[in-house]
Amino acid sequence: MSDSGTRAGSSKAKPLCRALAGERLARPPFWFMRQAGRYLPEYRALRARAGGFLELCLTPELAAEATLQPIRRYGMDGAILFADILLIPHALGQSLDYREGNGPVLAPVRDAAGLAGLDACRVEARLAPVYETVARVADALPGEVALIGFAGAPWTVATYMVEGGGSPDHRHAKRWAYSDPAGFEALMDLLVRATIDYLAGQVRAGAEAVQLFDTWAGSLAAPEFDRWVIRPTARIVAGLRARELEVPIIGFPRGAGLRLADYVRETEVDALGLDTGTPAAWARNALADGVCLQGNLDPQLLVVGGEAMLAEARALRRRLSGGPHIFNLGHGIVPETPPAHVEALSEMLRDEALEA
Ligand code: 1CP
Repeated sequence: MSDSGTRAGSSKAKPLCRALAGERLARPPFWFMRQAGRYLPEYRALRARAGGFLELCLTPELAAEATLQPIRRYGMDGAILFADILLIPHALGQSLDYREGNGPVLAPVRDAAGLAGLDACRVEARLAPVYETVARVADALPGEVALIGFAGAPWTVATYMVEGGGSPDHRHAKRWAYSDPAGFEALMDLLVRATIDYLAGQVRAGAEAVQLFDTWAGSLAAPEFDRWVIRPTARIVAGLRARELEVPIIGFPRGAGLRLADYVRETEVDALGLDTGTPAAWARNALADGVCLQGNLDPQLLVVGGEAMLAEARALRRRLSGGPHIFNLGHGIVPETPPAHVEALSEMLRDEALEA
């Protein structure tokens, strides 16, 4: 059951969509980054059934089930599509392998020759299973729950493509960007265009909001932050709006710190995901009036649980209570998190309203 179809208009009544539209709600809506995944036993069983992680992401029936698992358990206000930010490199033809425990491994792309080996023509066909997942979830979600699509922001996706996986300092990506900005720009341009198409496809399939994960935004120096975080994000926001897709866009430029105000103003995102290190009260005061803030409980508090977790969650809601707020974590749920702690936090967030 859902208010689905093309979902135009129908989303507006959902608490998460109301917060994204700038409304301050007495009970702030909530969801958690990485709310699906290895901390859930039913996810581990599903992943074993799928064989590999890519198979799980690209089999709509299984990916839809992974998306719905945390909603059934906890009743969040938002379901985030189960997929991964590296599906775009995969769709561009870059070899990608997820090794158990070690994260993703890609064949690095570091120059024009590597870039020439990518094929933008097959992207839409290769991402079609994701759109089918979105459509399935949209049809299955309870009426009050909003469906959130997502993509990696170009800089973060580029770091994985250039390094060949996760890395502590993104040295090859940075050195390419410094030594051959035009060459690196060609990679970023490819990613901007693919990301607009990808998010547009998710929205057409039923996503009611989208989040851009820029996990490694904080590793860039100021001029590079402008060029490789703000500018590509602004292009994606403008690209989606030019297609007249009325979808709120949540930016999550992790580690952006003092650049958050520039990021919000210049990208024109509708909502800002705050990372764990950003003081919530500062963000409420310093950032553009009316922007919806999302965040930012430390995911380690969810591992600890109990009063420590609940007291800080209540305090955080108060700190952000002066404007629209979507309760979330400052980064993703970690695999060691006890599901019972997620239940206790969800219960508090569902049952307690803010004091007037
Ligand atoms: O089952 C497994 O073993 C794979 C673990 C896993 C999962 C559950 C990966 C591999 N990706 C995902 C799902 C995922 N990834 C989601 C699903 C929806 C949800 O939030 O519940 C989302 C939104 C992502 C986004 C993602 N993937 C990001 C951005 C957010 C973040 O955590 O900073 C990043 C950086 C990735 C890359 C990636 N994919 C997987 C891993 C382990 C990593 C991180 C690699 C690294 O940098 O070391």
